Amino acid sequence: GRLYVNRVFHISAEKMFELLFTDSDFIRRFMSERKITGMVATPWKKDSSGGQRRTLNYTITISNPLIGKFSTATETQAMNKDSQEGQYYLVDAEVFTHDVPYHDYFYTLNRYCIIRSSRRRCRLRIYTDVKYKKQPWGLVKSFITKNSWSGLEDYFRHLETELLEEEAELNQGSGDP
Ligand code: YK8
Repeated sequence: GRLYVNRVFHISAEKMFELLFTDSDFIRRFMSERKITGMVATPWKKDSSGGQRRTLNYTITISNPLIGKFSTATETQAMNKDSQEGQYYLVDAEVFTHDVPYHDYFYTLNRYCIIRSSRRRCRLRIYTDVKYKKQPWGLVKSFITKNSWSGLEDYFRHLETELLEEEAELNQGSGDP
């Protein structure tokens, strides 16, 4: 896998969790910029492992003539039971894109880690991996891998940029750099 984001933000861990994993204005704006539409999310709910879980359904816009224009997607987010409010959050998100070619071969695992570093600071790490449910033919596999990495890199680079903007807005005039 790859580590796409690894940086300290001048945003508390709680606030970072709220921005990324609740129905925040921030994530709504970001989704609309990414042309991700029709978002439906279940509330966070306790699961059998002692953690919490929620499921998101949405439509992504791809606009790649080889792949298609749109795809529906399902994302299951599982918050690890060791997560501690305000201190440490670990969320594993599995994303299945249902309408792209070879969709039954692969999915994406995004691991988000938010660690408190001080009252108003946290470190965000986002690790992603392309997982195979069955082994495709070599050429197909490299096609899937190449397209997935470039899409993921673009997405997370944009997310990081938007988070830096949000950080600047949140801290504007706080007198606490
Ligand atoms: C989530 C991973 C692969 C997929 C896409 C499929 C290519 C298929 C290649 C061959 C279009 C928001 C991606 C990037 C779409 C976007 C997904 C997002 C960014 C077989 C034709 C959607 C995070 C996420 C996870 C996986 C991404 C897809 O929050 O290349």
